[in-house]
Amino acid sequence: MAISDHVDLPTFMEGVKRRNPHQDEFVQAVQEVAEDIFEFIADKEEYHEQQILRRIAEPDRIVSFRVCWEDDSGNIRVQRGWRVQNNNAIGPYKGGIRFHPSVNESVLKFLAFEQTFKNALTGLPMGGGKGGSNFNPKGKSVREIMRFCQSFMTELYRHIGADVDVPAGDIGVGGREIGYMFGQYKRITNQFTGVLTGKGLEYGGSMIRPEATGYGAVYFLLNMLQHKEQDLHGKVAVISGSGNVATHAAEKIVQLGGKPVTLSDSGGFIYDPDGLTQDKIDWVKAHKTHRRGRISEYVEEFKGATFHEGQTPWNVPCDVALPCATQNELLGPDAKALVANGCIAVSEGANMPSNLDAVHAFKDAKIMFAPGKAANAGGVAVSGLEMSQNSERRAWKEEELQAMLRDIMDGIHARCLTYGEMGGGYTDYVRGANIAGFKKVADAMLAFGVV
Ligand code: NDP
Ligand code: 2IT
Repeated sequence: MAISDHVDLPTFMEGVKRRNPHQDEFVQAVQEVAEDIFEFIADKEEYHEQQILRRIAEPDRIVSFRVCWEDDSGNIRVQRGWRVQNNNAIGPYKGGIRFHPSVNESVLKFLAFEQTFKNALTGLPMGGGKGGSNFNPKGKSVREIMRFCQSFMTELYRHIGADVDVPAGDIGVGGREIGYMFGQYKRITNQFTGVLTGKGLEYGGSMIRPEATGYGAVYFLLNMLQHKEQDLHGKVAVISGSGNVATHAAEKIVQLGGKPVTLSDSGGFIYDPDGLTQDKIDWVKAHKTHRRGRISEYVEEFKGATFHEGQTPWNVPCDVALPCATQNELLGPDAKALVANGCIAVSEGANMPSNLDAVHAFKDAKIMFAPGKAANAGGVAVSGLEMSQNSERRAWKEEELQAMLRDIMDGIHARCLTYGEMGGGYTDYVRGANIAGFKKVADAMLAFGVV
């Protein structure tokens, strides 16, 4: 037996903390996965001997670079950019780009680590990566955003490629930013390839990519409910965020007969007791993306709704909850409040929105709880389908893609059941997702030997 074999979970986590000082988000993401994996591999010598979890929790590569740009007043601004290439055992690195002032190496390492398991769960051949910058798009003019995207890509282009690493959007990066980055990539390399996903339909984008994450999170929620012979009809849904994922989750809830009553942003949440409708959701989409407004303005437009400044929506009574804003937005007491108020199912549209205390509270209460790596995988799954369409140089029909997304979410649910059925009618979806995602990547790594 090798020297470092069979350390226990606390010793393993001590090592992770020591090697990644001040990287709380990354340590948290590793801890959540390690809790399940240690139990799973307890009697599986090869995974220990080959140090598989230790290797997955050490990114293949991190590229860090300076991004200079000029603002509209002629000031020179300096930002940091990164690409974390976590693991490419089962396919090219794949994962979004985030522009937000809170972005740092820890945040991107946690996201790239999570993405590795998420992408494996989709069943498509994609490895895990994530990138971004501490650039704050709020208050910037469209020209400033364009110049920033061009400068960011002027370094990033040499580290990515259709068969190497394929970025997409995330917080602060949508279709417009992908357009600017794709334009700059094409200009520098003179190549038209599927190097980014989330592109516009005119230049190689896929139908339903904008909708896919939010829709997928609701399909996963529906799968969990149906597994218990229930559906979404008449269910009151509490949703956080008001960006791409939140608005499309709300839209699918409405289509399936449910009633979303909240949305939020970093300023607070709105509560609409009459429920959001498609018209109201369309107003939010236009308000947040084109007018770049705040969710607080919803209450001026729709009477009967109230705005709760500086608060999150988790104390609003509901049947189902979808955190769709950002990491660690739902804490232990929030999870307990949800459960106490009758919430029976939670589907994470965001990445790691529930902190460890909240995850443990959901598990203890044995409610249906879908972690982000399973529930929000619909977005990257349709990104994977966009890669296939680009390779084939054709575009599939909307109905075909809708059916494929549905099928992929069903497949992820089934994979979670394989390792998550705990008896007595309880499914631990966190355990199911962690083990199913880990096993696929780990078995590929075993095949490659020590690399
Ligand atoms: P958007 O930029 O479209 O929207 C982000 C939303 O979250 C905004 O309402 C924003 O409010 C809010 N938000 C962001 N940061 C904070 C914060 N620190 N505190 C409170 N609210 C905050 O991003 P997306 O909808 O694309 O992403 C949301 C989540 O979903 C993220 O966790 C992302 O990683 C995840 N995700 C996204 C996928 C995609 O395809 N886009 C795929 C899978 C997961 P404000 O305007 O005030 O900043
Ligand atoms: O977190 C995520 O899965 C995303 N932001 C989407 C990644 C992608 O490559 O579509």
